[in-house]
Amino acid sequence: MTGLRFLSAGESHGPALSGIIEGMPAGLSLSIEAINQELARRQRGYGRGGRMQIETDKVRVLSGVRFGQTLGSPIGLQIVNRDFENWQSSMAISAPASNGVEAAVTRPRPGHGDLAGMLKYRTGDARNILERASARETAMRVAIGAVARQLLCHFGIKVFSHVIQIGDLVATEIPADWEELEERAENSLVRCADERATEEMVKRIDAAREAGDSLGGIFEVIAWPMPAGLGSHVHWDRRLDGCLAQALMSIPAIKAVEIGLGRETALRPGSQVHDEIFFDKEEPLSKTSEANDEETLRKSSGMSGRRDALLWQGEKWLTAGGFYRKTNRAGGIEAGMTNGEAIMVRAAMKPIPTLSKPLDSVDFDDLRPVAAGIERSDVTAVPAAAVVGEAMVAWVVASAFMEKFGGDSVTEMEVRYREHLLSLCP
Ligand code: EPS
Repeated sequence: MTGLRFLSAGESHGPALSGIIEGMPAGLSLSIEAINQELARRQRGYGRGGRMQIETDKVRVLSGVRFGQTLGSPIGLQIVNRDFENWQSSMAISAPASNGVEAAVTRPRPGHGDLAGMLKYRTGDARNILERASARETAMRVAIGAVARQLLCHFGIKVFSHVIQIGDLVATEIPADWEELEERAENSLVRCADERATEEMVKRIDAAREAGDSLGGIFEVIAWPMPAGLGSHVHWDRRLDGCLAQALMSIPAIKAVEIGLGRETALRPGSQVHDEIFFDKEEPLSKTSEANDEETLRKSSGMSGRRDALLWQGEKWLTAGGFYRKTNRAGGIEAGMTNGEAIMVRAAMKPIPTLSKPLDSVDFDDLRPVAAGIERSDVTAVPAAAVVGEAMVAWVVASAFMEKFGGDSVTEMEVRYREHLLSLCP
């Protein structure tokens, strides 16, 4: 997808994280406060380590914005790492007096990028790898995603997430109403809408900490209301589901991504997978559709087959011109294109590799068996990863938006967007 581009730079304990966004249209009102709110959301979550006590992530906008509005030029962002103060000698930019060998990390952690990176980049010091492999860089992704989110917000689109599993504990009581789902997730210590599951998850995290272990889990991201017609079926790299999978899979520790019903589709016959098509031009807008047969799905994900209409600039629009589904097992995407239903994706995160009761490893220096090294880390970061997941989904959808409706200014996009919505109506 070529609509938007971003690059980020920065080591976990270096001076700062930086980011450059290219392709944002001019004339978008940008709230710095809203970016900082997203950064604060990423820092929360029961089970995080000591680093989050040190940092209070705030973005500094360096370019591309004037008088609160984007200029259409590259947007430069910076987040300072407060912790750099404590790492100035081991992360010094200039060459140290000694050759730095005594500070080298030589006991690679299974599951982290340590060994693979040492072999690839021909270094005996895993710090040269782990500093960038650390999920610290996701703070900048969240800032960048928050800019994309503000573009989507301009067109009435919301992106939110909730945690549906930590370790083997699965949330079951998930509200079908999305406003309630979001509010409950936002107020949960682990971003989970099921209150009882939240309590259990907290206990599991405590037990894992006690045992010197770590935990993974699964989160879901929902983007809605979503107009039909984003992405394309014509090329592998323009399929929106493929783009979302790549973006989510690129978040550190993500091992699987599902769109809609995901893996479950493989187990069901076609008649219980595909979302039947209905049409009702006069159907009242913002209506929650009929209860559907998706008991399992509803329980585990909050999917309700709900159909919501797009409300844009005070006028009411249908997201697919009057076509709608009573179920959303496809997660809002068919043949790589949005079909007018909400985008629903899930990602599974593996447990964080740093264990305070470490696994076996081999010392890179003398090749003797050793316990893996220990770096300060989290017991679980699934709630934080869900916020990063939102950022990546917002980014991909905003990128698809730019590709479809793009122009140099938001005003230009508005005209094209409006024309597209009208064109959907038969
Ligand atoms: C992170 C900051 C890091 C880690 C975590 C994510 O801080 P520090 O290494 O100073 O404790 O807490 O990174 C990892 C889980 C990892 O495996 O590298 C952050 O800002 O999210």
